[in-house]
Amino acid sequence: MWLRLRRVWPLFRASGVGADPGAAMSKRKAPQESPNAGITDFLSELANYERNVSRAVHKYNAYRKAASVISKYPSKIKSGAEARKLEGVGAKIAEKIDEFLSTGKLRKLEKIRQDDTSSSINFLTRVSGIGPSAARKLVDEGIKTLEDLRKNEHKLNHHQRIGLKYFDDFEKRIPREEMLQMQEIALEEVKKLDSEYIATVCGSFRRGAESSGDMDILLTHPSFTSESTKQPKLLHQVVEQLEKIHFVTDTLSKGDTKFMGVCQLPNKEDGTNYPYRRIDIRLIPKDQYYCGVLYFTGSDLFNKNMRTHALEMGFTINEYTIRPLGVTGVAGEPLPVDSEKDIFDYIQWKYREPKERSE
Ligand code: DCT
Ligand code: MG
Repeated sequence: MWLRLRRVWPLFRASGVGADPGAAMSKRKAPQESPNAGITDFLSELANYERNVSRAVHKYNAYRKAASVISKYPSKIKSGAEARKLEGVGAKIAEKIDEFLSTGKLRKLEKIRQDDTSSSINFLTRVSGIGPSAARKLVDEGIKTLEDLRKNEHKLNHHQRIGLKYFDDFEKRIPREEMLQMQEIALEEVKKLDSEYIATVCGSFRRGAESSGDMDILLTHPSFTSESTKQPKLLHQVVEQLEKIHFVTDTLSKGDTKFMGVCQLPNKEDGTNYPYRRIDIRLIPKDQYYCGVLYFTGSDLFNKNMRTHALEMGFTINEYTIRPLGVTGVAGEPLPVDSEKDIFDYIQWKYREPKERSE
């Protein structure tokens, strides 16, 4: 899901494992071994700071891009100059790498970590529903900790209250094994309601990730197209059914085409509970389904690269459609799409399996 702002983990990482900059949009990142984990960690932490505190999205993207390219570099980087040869690593980042390599730390980061306002804003954005601007507002009012939030629940909206309630659980990544069980339950209920439904679990799960931050389900039905009338019932009856079997436990928001909520697997055999998990379900018109599946499978970096390539080939892609660009740069009518591969074909890109879409 992407309405909640993605955040990076390192500032508050419990363990010393290397961060995964490829997943730096996520607040809960899968660990990744890399000879340059120290560098990619500090770049992710800076990216996080730029997004949540400075609200400098370009700097955020620059740090993420550098972290991503360095994470793929197979050998241990010995100087800023060496890193600078990589695309996306400029002079300023190279300088920081030199400082980090020679002193083992970064003054800029030390300062940020010591700054109470910055670290509080960063912390509050980890609550689902609290974005950078809400976080800053709260911090300005002196609300900085979970305890402060609990005492000031009246200042939170419904989503944020649920985010607070399940704060610990939402921080946990979901092992693939659990994602498989969740998928089985959700898809089975969908099919039971109407065998014509098409549903796909997207996100990192579809890319084969060993753990995911949340579950993103896309849903369509042949009777629902962008030409037909709205059919919110197609979404709502699925949500109601999942509530009925006590899989969906809470609603963060529910519209005609998008449900954001909370779910939980039934208790384990030994009686212990599974954590509560974030789940999003989106109802998409059939003709837009595969653009949606492509987009919500991601990764976000892969999407960016694919959109860039599409533009070079004279197409514009978004989560709904692919459209040709005219000579004046105006987008034409949506092209017919019946599979993800159709989209790759239009832009003359070799098809990539979801597993190969980390960027
Ligand atoms: N997405 C995107 N651009 C964004 C945010 C999201 O293209 N700024 C797309 C790509 C992934 C998909 O939406 C789902 O988003 P997330 O759940 O945030 O990402 P994920 O890859 O599933 O990672 P996670 O395991 O943390 O859920
Ligand atoms: Mg996800």
